[in-house]
Amino acid sequence: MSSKQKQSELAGTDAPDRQNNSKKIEQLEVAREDATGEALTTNTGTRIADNQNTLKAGERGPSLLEDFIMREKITHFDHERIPERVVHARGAAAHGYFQVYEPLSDLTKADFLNDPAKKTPVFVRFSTVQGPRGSADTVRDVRGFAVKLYTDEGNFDLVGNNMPVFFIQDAIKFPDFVHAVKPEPHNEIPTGQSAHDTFWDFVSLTPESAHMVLWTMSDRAIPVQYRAMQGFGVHTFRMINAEGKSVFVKFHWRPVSGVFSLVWDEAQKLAGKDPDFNRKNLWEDIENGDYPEWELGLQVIPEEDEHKFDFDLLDPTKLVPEELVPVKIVGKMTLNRNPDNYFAETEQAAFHIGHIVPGIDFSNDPLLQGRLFSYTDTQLLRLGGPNFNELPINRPVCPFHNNQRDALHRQTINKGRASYEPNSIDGGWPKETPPGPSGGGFESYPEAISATKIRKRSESFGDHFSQATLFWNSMSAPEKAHIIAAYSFELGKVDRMFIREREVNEILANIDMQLATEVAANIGVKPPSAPVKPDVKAADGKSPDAKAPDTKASVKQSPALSQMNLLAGNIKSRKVAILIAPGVKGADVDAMNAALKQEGAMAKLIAPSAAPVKTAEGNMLEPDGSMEGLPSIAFDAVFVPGDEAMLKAFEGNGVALHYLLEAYKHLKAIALCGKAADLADKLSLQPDEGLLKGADAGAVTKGFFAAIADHRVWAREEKAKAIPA
Ligand code: HDE
Repeated sequence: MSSKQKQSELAGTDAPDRQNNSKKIEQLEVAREDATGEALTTNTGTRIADNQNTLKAGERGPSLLEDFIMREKITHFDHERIPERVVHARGAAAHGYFQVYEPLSDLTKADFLNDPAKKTPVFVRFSTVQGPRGSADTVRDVRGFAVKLYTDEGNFDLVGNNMPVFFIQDAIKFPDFVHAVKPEPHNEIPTGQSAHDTFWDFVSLTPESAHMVLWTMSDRAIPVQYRAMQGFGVHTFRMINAEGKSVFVKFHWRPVSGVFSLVWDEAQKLAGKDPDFNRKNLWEDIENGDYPEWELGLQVIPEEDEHKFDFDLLDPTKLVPEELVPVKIVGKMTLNRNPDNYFAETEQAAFHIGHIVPGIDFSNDPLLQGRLFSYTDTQLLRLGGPNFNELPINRPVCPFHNNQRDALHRQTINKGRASYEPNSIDGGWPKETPPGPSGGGFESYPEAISATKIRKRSESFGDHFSQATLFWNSMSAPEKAHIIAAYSFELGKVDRMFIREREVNEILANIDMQLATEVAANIGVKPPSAPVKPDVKAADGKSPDAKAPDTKASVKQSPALSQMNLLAGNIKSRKVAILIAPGVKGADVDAMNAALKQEGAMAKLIAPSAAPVKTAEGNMLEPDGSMEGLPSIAFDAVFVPGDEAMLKAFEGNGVALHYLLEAYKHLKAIALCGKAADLADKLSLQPDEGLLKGADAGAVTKGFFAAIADHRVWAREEKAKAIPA
C-alpha cells in the first residue's frame, strides 16, 4: 500500500471537498512520512531490534559509547527545539484555498485575482502576539492573521492582524514597543498580558499608540474563535493593472460567521480551563467539515485621491473609514484541511510581507518598509539559514530557479556548471522574464520620488487622537462599558501611580472625557477636568495632539467599526451544550439536536459525569463530556431538556448549578424545557429574551436560535453582574 493510500485511509484527507487546494497538498505529499506498517529504523535506515535497552557492558554494567542507536536518538532529541517567533509565538494554522469572484483586471494583473475558475491554495496562521508558544489562546491581545497564498506566479503573503491599525508609525520603534509589552525583564512576569507597568509606561508616553490601544481594550482583543474575527492587511498597498495603472488598496478579510467575542470573565477562565480553546475549535470545525470562510474585501483609493483625507494613507495608525471608501467584496477563502504535523507546517511556516507577486506592490508606509527587512532576518535565526523557502510548507507551487546556492540545509540538487548570470556555459539559464501585462517578471511601480534624505516624520502623521475618538464614538453602549472595564482592569494592575495618571490625563482625556473620567474613578486617579497635552514631542517635533483641520474627508461615526453590526444573522457553527442526566426526556434532546444540525450549529451532550445516560424513553446516550470537563464557557448557549429528572440532577450539584449560573452571567442564550424550567426560579434567573422556557424543545427553538444569533443578551448585563464570578 502506498504511503498516500495509507494516509488517506487514516485521516480521510482525500475527501473530495478537501481537494481544492490540491496543488499544494500534492506537493506536500512528497514530504509526508507515514510509518504505519513500517519497521523502526535509525535515520540511516538500519532496522532496530531493541528500542528499550541501551548497549551495556553486562546487564548491570555501564553504558557503552558504541551504542550508535541510543546516541542518535538522544542527540536528535537534544536538538528538537528551535527558537520560537520573537512575537506571534503562539499560533495555529490550516490549509485551504482562495477564489476570486470576478476578474479584477481593472485593478491588478495578479493572476490569482483574475481567474474565477482558479483555486489558489492557502496556508493561514492565526496567533497571539505577546505570549510564548505555550501560553493561553484567550488572552487580551491582538491576533495575527497571516495568509500565504501559493499563486501560480509565486507566493503572496498577506501578513495581517485582526485589527486594522497598529501601535506605532515607524518600524524603528518596534523593538521598544515589543520590549515594553513582553514580560518584564527582571522577573519575566506577566505571561500573555499587557496589564503591567512597562506596557502602560510606553503607550502613555507614545500618543501615536492611542488608537490601537483602544482597539486592544475593546472586545476585538478577545475573539471567541478565529473564524469570528476580521482580518486586515493594515498598511496601504498598491495594485497595478496590465496597463501599468496603480491604485492604493487596503485588504480586509470578512468572516462569513460574523464577528463576535468572549466576555472578559469567560476569556480569563478559559485561559486556565482550556488554554487551547481557539486552536481546538479551529481544528474541530475543520475535522467536522464545518469549514471556516472569509470573504476578501478591498478598499480601493485612486492615486489622485491620495491626499483627499484628513489622515495620511501611509500612516498605519489610521484606518480608512468605510463610510469614505466602501469595502468591495472580491473573493472567498475557505479553510478545509488541518496540518498533518504542527512543527513541520505551522511552526516552520515563514511568512514575509515582502513575498509579493506582479500586480501587487508596497506603499511607502514606514512601518511596512521596516517589516520588509525584519521577516527574512528573523527566519534566518529561527529556521537556521537562508534555505527556509525550501521547507515543504514554504515552497511555492510554481517553478523556482536562480543562482542562489549552498548554505545550511540545502535541499535542491542544482544541476549545471554555471551558478552566475550572465553565463554562456549553461546557455544563459535561468533567464530573466521581462515585465509584461501577464506572466511577466516582477516590476516595481515606477513611483516618481524627489526627496531630501532626512530623519523626520511627516506632519501629516501628527494627529493621534481623532481616529481613536472616531472608534470610541462608533461603539455601542455595551462595547463602551467593556472598554472602560478593560482599561480599568489593566491600569489597575499598574503599580506606579504616575503611569496611571499619565494615561488618564494625557491619552484617555484626549480621546473622550467620559472614558477618562470613568476609568480614573475605577483606578484611584483624580478625574481630569480637561485633556492634558501629552508631555512628549512626536517625532515631527510638533505637539502630538494637533488635530487635522476639518476641511478634508472625515467622519465622526463609523457603524462598520462596531461588532454589533457585524453579526452573521444566523447560528451556523455556534456551539451549544445540551445538558443531560439519567431520566432526561430523550425526545427533547433529539429534537434540539436535529434543529441545531439543520442550521449548521454544533451540539454536544454534557452530563454530570462522563458515564452513559439512560433517557426516560429507555435509550442510552453517550455524553461528549462532563460538566466539569466541558464547562459552559466552552459553548455559545445551553439547552436543558425536560423533565423532572433534570431538576433532580441539579439538586445539591454545585457544578450543575454553576453551569447555568455561569451561562447566565456570560449573557448566553439558555433554554429550559418542561419541568426543568423551574430551574430559572430556583437560581433566581430573571426572564429576558435570551432565557427561554417552554413545554418542549419545539416550543423554545425559535426564540433560542434568535438569541444565539444575537450572540449575547446585552440587556441582561447589569442584572448578571450580581452573579458571583
Ligand atoms: Fe510582524 N513580525 N512586525 N507585524 N507579524 C513577525 O516574523 C515586525 C507588524 C505579524 O504567523 C515576526 O516570522 C516588525 C504589523 C504577524 O508566522 C517578525 C514590525 C503586523 C506575524 C515581525 C511588525 C504584523 C508577525 C516574528 C514593525 C500586522 C506572525 C516571527 C515594523 C499588519 C506571522 C516572524 C506568523 C511576525 C516583525 C509589525 C503582523 C519579528 C519589525 C503592523 C501576523 O519578523
